[in-house]
Amino acid sequence: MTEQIISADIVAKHNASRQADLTRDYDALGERLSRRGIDIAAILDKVSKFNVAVPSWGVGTGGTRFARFPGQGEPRDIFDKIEDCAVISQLTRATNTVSLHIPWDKAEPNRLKQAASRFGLGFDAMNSNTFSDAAGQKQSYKFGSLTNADAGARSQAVEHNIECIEIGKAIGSKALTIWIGDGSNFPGQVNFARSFERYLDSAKEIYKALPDDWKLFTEHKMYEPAFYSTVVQDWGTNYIIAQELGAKAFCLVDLGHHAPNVNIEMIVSRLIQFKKLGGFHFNDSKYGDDDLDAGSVDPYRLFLVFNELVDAELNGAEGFDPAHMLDQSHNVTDPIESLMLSAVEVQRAYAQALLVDRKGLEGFQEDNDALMATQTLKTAYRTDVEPILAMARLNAGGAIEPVAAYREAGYRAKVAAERPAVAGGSGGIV
Ligand SMILES: [Mn+2]
Repeated sequence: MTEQIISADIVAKHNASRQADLTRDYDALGERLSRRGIDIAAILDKVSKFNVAVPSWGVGTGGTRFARFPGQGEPRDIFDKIEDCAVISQLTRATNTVSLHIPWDKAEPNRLKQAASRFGLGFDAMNSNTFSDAAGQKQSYKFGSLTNADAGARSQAVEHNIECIEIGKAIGSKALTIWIGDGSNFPGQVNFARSFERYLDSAKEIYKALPDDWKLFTEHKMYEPAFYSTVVQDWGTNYIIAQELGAKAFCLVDLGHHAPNVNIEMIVSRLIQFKKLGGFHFNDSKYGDDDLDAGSVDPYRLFLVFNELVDAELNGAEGFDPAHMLDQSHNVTDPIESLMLSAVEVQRAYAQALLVDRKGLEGFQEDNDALMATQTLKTAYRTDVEPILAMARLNAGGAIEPVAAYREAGYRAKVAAERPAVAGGSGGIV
């Protein structure tokens, strides 16, 4: 029996006061969609199966390089983090996996497994950390990890990634995500080709340790912490890596890791077409790697990304199974509330993309009817799918309004009393 952190009575009371309105809204939407030839039950079914992983590092308050303002009742260790993730999952029913970051979340694998399965949670991709120095490590990553000029630092970074695979194997994960901070701050500081050669050599060593049923995700990022050049700076370099490594290697797209105005949905399409899209780190941004809540600034872009994903899903694109993960930093909100809403925003974009009249769109494209083509997307995007999302949560035992239920339950005040404030903690900007 799966344990529930928020009392079932509180959730039941919350839902009881809203269920009649929801049923009316759902039926009305169903009627409107049926006029467009869409079966709401089929959309509900797909939305109900949708899952996005919560990053363990996201449940702590994030920060910037200027300051971090801790919240109340912050998780003290990975076991507190798993409990916070369980709350998100219980109320949204859209986040049944957690993505771990090593060494931040290092613990005895059996304990990790038990802690998660208590709440019906599993583990998504493992994340290695060679962008900061862990206590007691021999070599520093100040001048890079997988591409460091020093062979000792490179092999230490390779070993760390292999250790992440080993921990992942013990807890049921099936993927490793590598993001490195390697690059340079000055022109001339590194030789571009030599750095990338070292990256490929190091990554090949890690790839050799990857089990057959695992995937390796490599994540590109334009800049930061290196500000002049970054070794894995864009999707082109990332695609080369995936090609060089082999069939188990895929590109991970973090929405915040591109220059402003870059057409990310088109990058997604290219990676799908050439079978190298591994998955996503969802978040939103205005200027750079802002790590803002998914869909908070540009929900239409999130929809356009999902438009590509649904197109591939409906076309039965070979081997198409991208991982969905959130990767955000919550500096001014309660991280649990932000993560719940972000999971719902990602799910919303998926639901809206399912409503696109694809046959109609193709016809407008073939007829060069630009106006009607773009209106076809807008029609889907403008549809308020909230009743579908809320019904999916209700049917699965979640809350019709997750944030309201969370506040009614008083979870934050409760853990604030149990978890004394700790200094420091990781910011979580990846
Ligand atoms: Mn990321």
